[in-house]
Amino acid sequence: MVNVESEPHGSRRDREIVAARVIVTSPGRNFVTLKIETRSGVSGLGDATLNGRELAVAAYLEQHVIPNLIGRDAGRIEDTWQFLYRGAYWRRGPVTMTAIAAVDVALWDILGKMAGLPLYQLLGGRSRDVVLVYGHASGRDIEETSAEVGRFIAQGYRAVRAQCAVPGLAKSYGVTRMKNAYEPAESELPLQTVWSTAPYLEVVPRLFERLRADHGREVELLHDVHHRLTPIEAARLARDLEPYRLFWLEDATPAENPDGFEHIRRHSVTPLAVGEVFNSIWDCRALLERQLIDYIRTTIVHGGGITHVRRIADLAALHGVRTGFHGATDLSPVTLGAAVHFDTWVPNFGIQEYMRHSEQTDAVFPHDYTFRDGCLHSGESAGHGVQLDEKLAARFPYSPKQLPVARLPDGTMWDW
Ligand code: EZ4
Ligand code: CO
Repeated sequence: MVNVESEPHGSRRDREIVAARVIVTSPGRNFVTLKIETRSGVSGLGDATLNGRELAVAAYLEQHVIPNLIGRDAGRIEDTWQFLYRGAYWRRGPVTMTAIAAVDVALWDILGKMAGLPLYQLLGGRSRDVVLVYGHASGRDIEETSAEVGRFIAQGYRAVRAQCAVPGLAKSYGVTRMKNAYEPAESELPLQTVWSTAPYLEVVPRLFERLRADHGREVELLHDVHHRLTPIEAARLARDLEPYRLFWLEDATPAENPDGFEHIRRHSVTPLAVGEVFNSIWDCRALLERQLIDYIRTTIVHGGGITHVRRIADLAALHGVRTGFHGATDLSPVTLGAAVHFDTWVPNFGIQEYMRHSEQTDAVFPHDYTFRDGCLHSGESAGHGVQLDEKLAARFPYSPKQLPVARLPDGTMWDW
C-alpha cells in the first residue's frame, strides 16, 4: 500500500487546488494569466492570451473552468486535461484550447515547484545545450531591411526573419519602426490595410538576393507570408526563393486545406513552416502525415498546453518534421518560459521564434530565461521559471485592441 501522506512530492491534501484566478494586465499590450494555488501554498502560472480576443478566454476560464478546478488534485495533469477537453463536449477551437493550455501549464509549473525541478527535467531532461532562436528584422525598403538584419547579426543572432514593406502599400505585415519587436494589435477597432500580391511577389526575391549579397550564406534567413498567397502563388514564391536557401517560408498559404501545400511541394524545395493559428493535433495531422511541411509552429498557449503539444511534436517526429514554435510578443513571457523548457527537451527541435518583450512586460513578468549568443537558456529554477508581479500588473488595466484586417485594392476582404 502506498502511503499518500508520505509521497515526496506532497500529499493529496497538499496538492489540492484551493483557488484559481485570472489576471488581465496590459503592460504595453494585453496579457491574460491564470494563477492556480494549492493548499500547501505552492502556486503555478499559465498564459491564456489570445491576441485580440482576450476576454473570451478570461470569461471561459472564470465562468466555465475555474469552478471545476477547485478541490482537484493539482498532480493529476493528464486527467485534468482530458476532463477539460472531453468533458466540455464542444471540442477544440482557439478559445477552449487556450483556456486548457493555461490550466495545463500552471499545473506543470506547480509540479516542477513541488518536485524542485525545472520543467525541462520533468519532460525527460535536456536534449541540447542551447535553444536556437530567430529575431525579427524589417524595414521600409530593401536597404533598410538589410541594415536591420545586420543589426541583429551584430547582436549575436544566428537566424533572422526579414520582412520589408511592399512598394505602393501603406502598411505591410511585419514592418515596424520599433526596435526588435512588431506589435500589430494597435487599435480598438481593426486597422484597415491593403494587400496586393503582384508587387509583393516581385519585391521578396529581390530582398533575399540582397540579404545574401550583404550578409553571406551562414546566417539563417526566414520569411513570413502571413497567409496572403494562393497555393500556386505560394509555389512560385517558394521556387523563386530557392537560390537564397531560406531556413523556412512561413504560412505561405492558408492551411485550413492541406491540399494547397501539395502545390507548393510539387514546385519547390524551400522548407515550409505552418501552424501558429492551429490549436490541436487534428489541425496538424494531414500536413504532418503527408510530409507537406518541415516545421510545425503550434505552440503551447494556443495548442492545449504542454500535455497536448508534446503529442503534436511526437507525431511530427515520426514524419521528419521539427518544431519552430510561434513566439511573437502577444505570447506572454509565461509561454516563452514554458516553450524554452520544452525546446530544451524536445528531440525534434528546429528553432524558436523570439521577439523581445518590452521592458514594461518583462518587469511585470520576471523570468529566469536569458538570451545569449543567438540562443535562449531556460535557467534552472523549478517549474517554468516565470513569475507575475501582481501589484505592478494591477497598474496596467486592460485596453481593448484588435488585429488589423486586409482587403485587396478593389475592396475584397482578404487574409491578414
Ligand atoms: O501575426 O502573433 O510569426 N509571427 C506572426 C505574428 C502574428 C501575431 C498574431 O497575434 O505571424 O506576428
Ligand atoms: Co507567423
